[in-house]
This record gives sequence, C-alpha cells and structure tokens, in this order.
Amino acid sequence: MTRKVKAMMTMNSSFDDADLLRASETLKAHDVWRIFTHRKSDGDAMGSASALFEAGVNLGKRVTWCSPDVKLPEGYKYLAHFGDFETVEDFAFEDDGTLYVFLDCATEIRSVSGYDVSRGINSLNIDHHEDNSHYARVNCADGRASSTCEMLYRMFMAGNWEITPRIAESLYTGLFTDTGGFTFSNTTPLAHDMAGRLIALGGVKPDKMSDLISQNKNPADFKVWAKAFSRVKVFGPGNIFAVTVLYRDDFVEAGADMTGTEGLSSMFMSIRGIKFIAVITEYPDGNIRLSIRSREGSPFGAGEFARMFGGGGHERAAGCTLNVPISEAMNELERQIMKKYHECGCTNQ
Ligand SMILES: [Mn+2]
Repeated sequence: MTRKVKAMMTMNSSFDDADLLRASETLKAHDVWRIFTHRKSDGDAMGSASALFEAGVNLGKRVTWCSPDVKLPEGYKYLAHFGDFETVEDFAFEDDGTLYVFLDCATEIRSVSGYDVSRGINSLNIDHHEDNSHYARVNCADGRASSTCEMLYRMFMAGNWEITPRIAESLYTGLFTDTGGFTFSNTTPLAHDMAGRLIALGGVKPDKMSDLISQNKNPADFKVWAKAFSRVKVFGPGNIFAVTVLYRDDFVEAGADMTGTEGLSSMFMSIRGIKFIAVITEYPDGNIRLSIRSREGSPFGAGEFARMFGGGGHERAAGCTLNVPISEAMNELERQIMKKYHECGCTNQ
C-alpha cells in the first residue's frame, strides 16, 4: 500500500453525522449545481445523480450532470434524469458561484479532468468509498454506507428534503445495485430500513425495480458474458481464486458496447468455493481493466489487491488497470494473485 493511499484512508475516518447537514446546507445555498459522476457509470453513480438532479429541479435550481463516459448503459433509461446526462472529458471549472458536486467518486480523478480545489471553487463530495480522499471544499463521505444513494437519502432526511416517487426510484436503484440486490455484506439494517421507507413513500415497487435493474440485459451482452464464462480459470488453495478475460474483439463480434458488463464479475461468485474473482477486460484504447470481487474467507480483499496496482474501490468490490499485453494478462494475474497469497502469509477459510 502506498503512503498516499494510507493517508487517504486515515482522512476518511473523520465522518460525522453533522457532515450530512453541512452537505444539505451547501446545496441549498447554491442556485447552480453541476454534478459529476465517475467514469464507467454504475447504478449507484447514475441513481445518485438522477436523484439529486430531481431534488434540485424541485427546489428551482439549475442543474447539469456529466462524466467522461461516452454513453450510459441503456438499461438505466428509466431513471428520471438519464436523458439529461452529458459527456464531458475535460471541464473548465470557474469560480462563478456554481456548486460542483461529485457523487460516488473516491477521488476527483475518477471523473472529468480539470478539477483543482485550490482554485477557490465551491465543491462538494458525497461518497461512500472507504478510501475517499476528501478532495472537495465540503466533504460528506462515510465508508460505512452501502452506497452513495444511501448517503443522499440520509442527507435528504437530515435536511428535511422532500423525497418524491421519482427521487425514491433513483435512490433505490443505487441501493439495490451496490448491495448486489441486498446480498452483499454492506446490506446493513439501515440499508433495509431505507428500502422499506422508499417503498412506503409510494414510488418504489420492488418487483418492478428488480425487473428494470436485473432483467434487462440485451442479447449481445449475453454473448459477451458467455465468452467470459467459457474462459474462467479456477485455481489456488482450495480453488478459491478465479480469473477470466474479455478481449475487445468479443465486443465487436457480439455487436455489444462496453457498458454491458455491469454485474458480470459478481456472477462468478456463484461458483462453489470462490472467494476472489478478477475479470480482465481489454478496452478499445488498449487499456486493460480489472474488475475484482471478494468475499469473507478470501486471504485479501478486492480493494487491497486493486490498490497494489494503483486502483481502488471497496473491500469487496474494486478495480484497477494492469499494464501488460492482453495476451499475457491472465497468466500474469494468476501469478500476482499467488504471489500476494504467499507474501501475505495468510491462509484462507
Ligand atoms: Mn457506489
């Protein structure tokens, strides 16, 4: 672990419930909000952006939302503000009274480039990553929260915001996806309490939401998933590790885009005995990204492993970039996993 990452993790321990009220007041005090979410949008990033966008519109604010993603996953178009998303790679931040709001971003570099807090701009960071680096003027980051949507929900409750059905649907989306449909270890009593209240508010129908979120893959994505399944390699002591790979040609041949792999890495957890899985994906620009999942009983966590390669994320779900030719990626990854296993002197189970 690098010194920088250690420092970032220490900073996060400072969350206080008063931070929710500070975030709420900061938002209410500004009339123009620009929301940023991280690249490779997931349900929590899009759900939280859509929820906050709607809440802002209801308060008469001028709201915009962007990230470097060229395209959002189509399955989420039911979100109230899916259509308001803009692609922005490089953003010119100005000290003009706009409030810049980062959602679900552990660090500012997860979103657009050009951000620099020292330039006196007003910025707010609402997040739930354990390694959040507190990069904004106002920071509201609790590593114990299940999702950024949960952080927003708690902020709305603390600040007496109205949670309309459209907001409830968006919030439920991030809560559902980041807890793996209420199956991951971050499914706390509060997560269930939040779900219950969102249902009680009238906007959320759990069966409909489950269909919208989980039962909406397009056939081309399935062909890509099939390639990943067919290449999986299980290894290590007690066969607790698994790796697989997706080449860019897999997406071309299937007619799929890169947005359809959300949820894929978690699927490998249904192999009996698996504690740790890494899915290698080759992007059109040649970059090789790892999507990593771990569960209790793994000798090391997903986040810990990702940070060895300059990546980040949560203890159980994380990602990083691997700098090797794709042809060597599977072997190299297996080697790194076994090396880490032996180095840490740890045993599984
Ligand atoms: Mn999240």
